Amino acid sequence: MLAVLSLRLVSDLSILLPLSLDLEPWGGHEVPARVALLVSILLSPVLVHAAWRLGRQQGRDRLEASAAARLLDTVLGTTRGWLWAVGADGRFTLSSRASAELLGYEPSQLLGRPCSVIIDLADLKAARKPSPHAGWEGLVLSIRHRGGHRVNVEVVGWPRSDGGGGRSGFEGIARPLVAYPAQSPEDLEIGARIDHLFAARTLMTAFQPIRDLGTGETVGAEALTRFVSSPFRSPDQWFVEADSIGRGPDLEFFALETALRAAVDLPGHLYVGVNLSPAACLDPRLSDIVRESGLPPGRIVVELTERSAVSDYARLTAALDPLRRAGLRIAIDDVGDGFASMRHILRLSPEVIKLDRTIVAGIDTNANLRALCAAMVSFASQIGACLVAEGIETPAELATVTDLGVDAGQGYLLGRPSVLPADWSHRW
Ligand code: G
Ligand code: MN
Repeated sequence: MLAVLSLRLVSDLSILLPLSLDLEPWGGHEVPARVALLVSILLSPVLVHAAWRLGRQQGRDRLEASAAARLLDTVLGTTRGWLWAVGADGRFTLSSRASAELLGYEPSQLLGRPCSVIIDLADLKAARKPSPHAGWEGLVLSIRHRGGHRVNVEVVGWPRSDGGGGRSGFEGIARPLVAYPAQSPEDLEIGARIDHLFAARTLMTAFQPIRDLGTGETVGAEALTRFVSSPFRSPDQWFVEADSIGRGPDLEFFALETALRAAVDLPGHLYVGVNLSPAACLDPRLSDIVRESGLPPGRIVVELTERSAVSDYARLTAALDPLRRAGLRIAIDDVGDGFASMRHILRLSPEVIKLDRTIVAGIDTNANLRALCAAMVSFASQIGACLVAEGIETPAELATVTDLGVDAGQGYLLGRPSVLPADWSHRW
């Protein structure tokens, strides 16, 4: 190959050289043919070298091309972006390997098939453009996975020209849309506030007494977290905000640890009610915190609010089971304030039911509230649970719930929440 090339170059140059040297072409009368031959022979090493370099360059180009092809193949094979092309008839003419993961189809299963296998015309019409004037760049589309579910992708595409000024279909790349947790300025601010709370420990536990309505004795105390912050934020606000950035259980456990540490100073015969969400109850950190608190599980009542929905009761029951067998009790909190509480009660068989203050406030003057309270007294006694009336503020409310047979009560009338350890030992 090299030899052929060099021979060709030699012969081509043997025609060109005389021209450039301003000589007569070969065969002229004045220049002897010998001179031309001599020049050719003298130049041939140079020409052979040039030919060799040319050949080497071509070889390098080929190597580079095949390396690039291999690299491209690797990129196409490993990228999560799916390269595709459809012909003018809307049938796939190209599909990279990413279709397998993205759509559940091997490339060969898509080639030749209409694109309607994976996309509905209606979805195509509903595709969101980043701006009304945008073309196909960054179109957000819902496409159909082979398994039936929907996949949201961002598509960048362009028309394919047929070489003669017309269109011969489309080609482009589709990437799965990954839902990254939003980090809005508000979220960052909440995060910073919670970080500061953890570092400075600017929260404390107040305890509010729970009294037996028959004897008037204090039987337990509910731990209520109080946040020292300026501007003021209610405990509910703190927990809702923490939850909104996925740090709800972190804050709950921080509050729980603080509460259990403070509860060590309470008189030993009192139980301690702690508020937890179902999500926190499912968290394995709970049993460690209870174990490390030094309080016997028999003195702890976990108050589960009815406000948050429980999606999997079997999991919740299983998660709480070891702690309950160790003596920990469950209370359903705020009962009567919504619709979920009955389901909570039926599924969790709590030891304690806490009647929300919306049922207790004004109960002395409202026959409907009294009927509901009486029904709850009967229900609680039939399932063997202790019924606690929350938010008792007036002597008339206290008298009414006591008459109706409610077991225990809590509220400003019976004792305000207090953060002072001295209060816990003197008053109770
Ligand atoms: O949801 P839960 O019952 O855990 O809420 C207890 C909250 O109710 C605490 O913030 C506590 O300060 C408040 N609280 C306690 N007793 C009373 C009361 O008698 N009246 C009112 N309005 N709030 C009370
Ligand atoms: Mn509570």
